[in-house]
Amino acid sequence: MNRLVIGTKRYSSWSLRGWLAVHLAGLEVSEQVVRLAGGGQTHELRAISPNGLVPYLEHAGARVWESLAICEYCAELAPGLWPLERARRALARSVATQMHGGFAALRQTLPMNEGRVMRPRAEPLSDAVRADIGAVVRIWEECRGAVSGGRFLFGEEMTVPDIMFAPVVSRFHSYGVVLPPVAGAYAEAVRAHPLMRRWRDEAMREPDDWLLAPYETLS
Ligand SMILES: N[C@@H](CCC(=O)N[C@@H](CS)C(=O)NCC(=O)O)C(=O)O
Repeated sequence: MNRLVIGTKRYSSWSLRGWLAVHLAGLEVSEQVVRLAGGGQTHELRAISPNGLVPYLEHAGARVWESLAICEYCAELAPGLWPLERARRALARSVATQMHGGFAALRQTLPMNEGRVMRPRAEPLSDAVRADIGAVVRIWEECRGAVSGGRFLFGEEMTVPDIMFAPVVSRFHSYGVVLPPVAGAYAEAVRAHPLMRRWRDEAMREPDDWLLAPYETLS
């Protein structure tokens, strides 16, 4: 059976990445959404995926975990998920991997919550978070502004770097992060993508008892 296992769409930023990759590649999979318990306490995932985390993909005899590995798998089947030109692909791989492994301060302070709209954190953002935001903006400006020639980081279609940064776009919107023009236009393009709209719609239809107080009460 082909399946993609993901977590609560409202909160699960890594799931969004795996889900985008699978859908952009056109893979036919059934979708299994697991309600996240919060704080890494979703014990049922340990019986599902080898790393005990989502996203997790089973497809045509392959088992894939870690969102970046899922992106790579999808890109083997849909090569347009990476830029075709070598130097552009090198840049794309670098920024995608930088996002996968980095920006911890941003991720911890501004957790994804699709239900939160333009509501800044009450406390001023720390230097570390502001540095992360600045670094993300510079990447978007370099790729979208100088390299792309299109709406997304490497052209007119979403590629793996856009997948990796998609939850950051969501976070910036949720917490009302003010962006300079090129980064702002890029964020709007990502938010307007039909798959991003669909994810948001589906997130908003999740049951009320899937809401997690620590995220909902974050001031
Ligand atoms: N490095 C992993 C991170 C995956 C991850 O942390 N997923 C979270 C959900 S966003 C998870 O499964 N948490 C388990 C839990 O909450 O119990 C990846 O890239 O896929």
